[in-house]
Amino acid sequence: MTATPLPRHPWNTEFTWTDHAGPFLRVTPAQARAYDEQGFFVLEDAIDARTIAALTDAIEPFDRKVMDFLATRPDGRFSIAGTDTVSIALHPSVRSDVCRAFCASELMADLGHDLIGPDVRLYWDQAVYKRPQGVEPVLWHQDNGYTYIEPQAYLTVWVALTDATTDNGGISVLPGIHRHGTAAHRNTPIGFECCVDPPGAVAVPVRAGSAVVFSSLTPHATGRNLTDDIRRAYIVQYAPDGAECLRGDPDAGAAVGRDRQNDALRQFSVVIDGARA
Ligand SMILES: O=C(O)CCC(=O)C(=O)O
Repeated sequence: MTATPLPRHPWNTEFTWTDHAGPFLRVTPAQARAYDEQGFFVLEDAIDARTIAALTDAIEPFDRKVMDFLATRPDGRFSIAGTDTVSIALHPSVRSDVCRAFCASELMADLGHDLIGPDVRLYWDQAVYKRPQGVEPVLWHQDNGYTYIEPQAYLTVWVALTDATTDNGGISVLPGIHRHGTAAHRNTPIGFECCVDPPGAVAVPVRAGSAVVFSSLTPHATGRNLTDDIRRAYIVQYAPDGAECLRGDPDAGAAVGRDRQNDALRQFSVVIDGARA
C-alpha cells in the first residue's frame, strides 16, 4: 500500500530521500530496502540481556529524578511528560558510562555507518518510560517534526528495555511517508501531531533486547500503557556530522538561525571517515 503523503512542513521545500546502497557493515540488504521503502525495520534480539539489565539499572536513578520532579508539579505534568503518562530522562549518556558505551557501541556505530555515514554523531538520547495504566498516548509524529534538523533524515534506534506490546504502549509506525520529508505538525497539549489514526499504520511489538530502527521522518506513535508494569525504552539517535537545528517559527517564515549539533559532551562522534570513532 502506498501511503498518502501528509501536508508538508513549511521548511520542507526540496526534500529527496536517498536510498542506501551499501556496502553495509551490519544491516542486511533486506533491512536496508525496508528502511528505504517502509522507513523502518526491526533488529530482533540485537542486544543481550546483560546489556539490557545494565542499561535499565543505569537509567533508573535518572528516571526516579524525573518522576520526583514531575511529582512536584500541581498536576504531575511537564510538557508531554506526566506521572500518569510518560517520563522522559534526557541524555543518560552524559551521566552514565554504561549508556555512553552503549551509544558508542559497535552495533550503533555500524548502524550509523550503514544508514547515515561516513561521519556520524550521537544526536540525542533519552529514556522514555510509559507509566502503568497511563492516561495518554504519544501522538503520531516524526522526530523531525519536534525539532527541525537538517539534513532532515537522521536515524532513530528505539531500544526495548522491556517487551513492548500493543497493550503496554508499544510502538506503531506509518510506512512510506518518510520519503516525502518532514510533515506539518500541530502543537497539542500532549505533544506534536502530524496525523490521527492514519490508514496503513503498522503495530511493531518487540521483545526486550530488540530495537525498532527508523528514520527521523517515519511517523510513529505509542499507545497508552494499559498494564500494571512500566514499559521501558531507551531511544538513541544519530545524525550526520554537520547537522544543524533550525531556529524560528515555521509558520512565521524562514528559519532565523541554525545551531550546529556538535556539543562535545552529548553529541560525540561515533563514526569518523567511515570507521568507528
Ligand atoms: O517511547 C515512546 O513511547 C515514544 C517515544 C517517541 O516517540 C519519541 O521519543 O520520539
